[in-house]
Amino acid sequence: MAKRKLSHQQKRRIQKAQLSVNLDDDNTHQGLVISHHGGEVEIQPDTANISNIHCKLRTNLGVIVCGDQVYYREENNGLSIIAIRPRQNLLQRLDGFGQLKAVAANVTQLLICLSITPEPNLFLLDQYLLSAEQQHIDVVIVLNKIDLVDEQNSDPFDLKKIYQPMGYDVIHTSIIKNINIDALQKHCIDHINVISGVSGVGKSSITKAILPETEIPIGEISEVNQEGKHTTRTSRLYHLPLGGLLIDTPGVRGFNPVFDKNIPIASGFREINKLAQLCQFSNCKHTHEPKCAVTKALKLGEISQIRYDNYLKLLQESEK
Ligand SMILES: Nc1nc2c(ncn2[C@@H]2O[C@H](COP(=O)(O)OP(=O)(O)O)[C@@H](O)[C@H]2O)c(=O)[nH]1
Ligand SMILES: [Mg+2]
Ligand SMILES: [Zn+2]
Repeated sequence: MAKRKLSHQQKRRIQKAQLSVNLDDDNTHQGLVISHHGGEVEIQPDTANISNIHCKLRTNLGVIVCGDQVYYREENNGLSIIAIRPRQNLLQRLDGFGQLKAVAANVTQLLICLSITPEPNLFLLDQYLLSAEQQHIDVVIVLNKIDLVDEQNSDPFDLKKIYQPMGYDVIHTSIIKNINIDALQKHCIDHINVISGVSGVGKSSITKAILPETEIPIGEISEVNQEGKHTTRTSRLYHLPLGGLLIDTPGVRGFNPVFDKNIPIASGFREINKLAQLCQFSNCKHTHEPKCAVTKALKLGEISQIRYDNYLKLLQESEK
C-alpha cells in the first residue's frame, strides 16, 4: 500500500509526543477519522479505492476526533490506531460541566450560521471570527431564513456592509425557498467545513440541504424556550456532493469560540489589525494612545463602531 512520505520533523514530533513506534514499516498506514464512538474509530484510508475501516483505539493516545489524521496498523486482535498526526487546529466546546471537549480537528472553514430569527448576536459573531482567525480557519457568514424579510431589504442587520469590506463572504440563504444553497455548496469545495451557530438558526436544516442523501434529524423549536431538541447521533465527516467535506455535529449547540490569550486580540479583527501598522506605538492597544490609526479611523467612520466596541470588550476579557 502506498504511503505518504513523512518529514523528519513530523516523525520526531509524533514519536516523542506519543509512542516509540516505527511509522515507516510496511504494515503502517495513514487515514482520516470519519467518526469515533465507544472506543471504535471509523477511518477512511489515504489509499484510493479502499473502503472505510474500523479501528480500535489505544488507550494511551488521548482524544481522537473527526478530521484527525492517524496512523494505524494490523495488530494481533485487529486494526488499531498507533499515532495521531499533529493537528492544524482543534475545535472545542464546553460540555454541561464547563469542561472543554474536542469536537473536530484540522478544520479549514467555519460556516458561521446566523438567522433572521433568532436575531444575530454580533458579539458572538466577532468571537467566532477571532477564534477562526487565530486558528487559521476561513470563514463564511451565512444569514439563514432570508425568506422572512422583504425583498427590498438587501442587507438585514448590515452584515454585508460591516463584514464584506474586510474580506468575509456573507451569503443569504433560505432552506424553505431554496435560496443560495448551491452558492453555499460551492463555497464548501476544497475545504473541511464545520457549521456553527446558536440553536434554532437552521444548522440542521442547512446540513440536510447540502447533504441531500443523508437523513439529518431536524429538532423542533419549542415555543417556550426557542431551544432545539437534542439528537443523539455522534459527529461524522461527510463528503459533499459538489466536493469538500462537512463535519456534522448533531446535538452540539455550536462551538464555543476558544481563543488564545497570548495572541493579541487585534489579530482577530482584520480591519483593526491592518490599521495597527500605522499606529505610532507598535504595542498600541487602540484605546487611548496618541497617534492611533484605529481610533482615528473610528472617528472618521471608516471602521464600524459595533466592531470596535466588541474589540474593546474582548480586550478587557483577555486582560482579566
Ligand atoms: N423560515 C425559515 N425557517 C427555517 C429555515 N431554515 C430552518 N428553518 C426552521 O428553523 C427551525 C430550526 O431549524 P434547525 O435546522 O433545527 O436549527 P438548528 O437548531 O440550528 O439546527 C426549524 O423549525 C426549521 O424548520 C429557513 O430558511 N426559513
Ligand atoms: Mg440542529
Ligand atoms: Zn492604535
